[in-house]
Amino acid sequence: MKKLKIGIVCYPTVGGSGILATELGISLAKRGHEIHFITSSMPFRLNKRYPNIYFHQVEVNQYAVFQYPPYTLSLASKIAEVVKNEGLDIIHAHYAMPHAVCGILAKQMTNERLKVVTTLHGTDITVLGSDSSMQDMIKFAIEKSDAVTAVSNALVKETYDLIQPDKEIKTIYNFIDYPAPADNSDIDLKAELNIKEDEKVIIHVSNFRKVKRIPDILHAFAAVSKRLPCKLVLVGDGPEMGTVNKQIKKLGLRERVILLGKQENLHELYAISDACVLMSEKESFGLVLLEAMLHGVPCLGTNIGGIPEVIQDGVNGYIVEKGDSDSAAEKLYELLNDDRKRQALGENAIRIVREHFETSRIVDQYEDLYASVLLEE
Ligand code: GMT
Repeated sequence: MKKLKIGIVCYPTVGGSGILATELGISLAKRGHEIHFITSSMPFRLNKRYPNIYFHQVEVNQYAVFQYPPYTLSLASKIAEVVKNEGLDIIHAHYAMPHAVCGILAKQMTNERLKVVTTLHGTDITVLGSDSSMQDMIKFAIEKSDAVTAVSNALVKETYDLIQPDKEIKTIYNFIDYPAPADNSDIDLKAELNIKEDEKVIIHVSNFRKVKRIPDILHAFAAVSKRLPCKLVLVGDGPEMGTVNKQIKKLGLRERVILLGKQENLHELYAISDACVLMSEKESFGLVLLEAMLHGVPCLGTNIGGIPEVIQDGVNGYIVEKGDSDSAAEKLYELLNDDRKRQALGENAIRIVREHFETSRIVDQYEDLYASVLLEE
């Protein structure tokens, strides 16, 4: 395919959409495309220099005349500046609001031939889309984009239900590099975390927002830990940390729950885990599930959003209804107590990653989409 100049606009801080946008940029750059990240700070996964990748920082100045710093306007002007200076073919905006809106504005300011591709990640639809004052703006962003993707079929459906845009939305799943990176560390992580050899490890990774329903995980874990030796490793931080701490104390789980806060290299944590849990009430995909599955870790998730498109019930993990901690406890016990079953589900998890979510398979789909929008005139 012709080598393209692509601008990527995303939230650069920790979060599934930022990770996905950065990994997509890195993969496209490896294929020879020229990638320009236009973001408020360096995306955290761009922690080394890559050929074909450039970073343009959006500066937001605080003027006395403005009550609020005009981030989105600064972003739109920065996109327009990069489009003009670098001759970009495409802006790939991750989030309809505000990034696609800024991309569309930049297109109007510069070059009508510029194409805007938008990827919906969930939070922009499930949170903002429920706010009636924002719905028309999201609809505008979707309809004025040249192509729109969503990270699961569930998110496509939810977007049509909530926003009713007159636009095709194509599912392109999230992806991960296969196989998992080799574990070269000689540290005994289990011993370091004070986890005994015979204790099973359950892991949960999130931004500790209310939608992740961590108390449900704690209730399920409390029941499992009465039946077999195990530890719960919680990775991440966020607004629910206070509630989580109170709940841990109330359930008498202090000795059994390991709170690690935000971590960057999760591979070694998945490598010591026996199950991964995500009991969210909203979740368009659940990138952490792929990370766990890559390491052969079976997953337990709720029957919500895109989770059942990643976890096939009884094949690579289990699905329970939202809020059903009792069933979650039962399924986790079944999984942790049966080594052969856990191993079989873990092998299926790796196979499913390789067959459905492997980087090159998904990046091909994005390249095909770029080619198709550039053909349309
Ligand atoms: O709440 C989060 O998990 C962060 C959020 C984001 O915008 O970064 O994640 C969303 O995008 C991820 C990447 O596509 C998905 O894997 C997450 O499921 C999605 N989060 C929600 O839908 C709540």
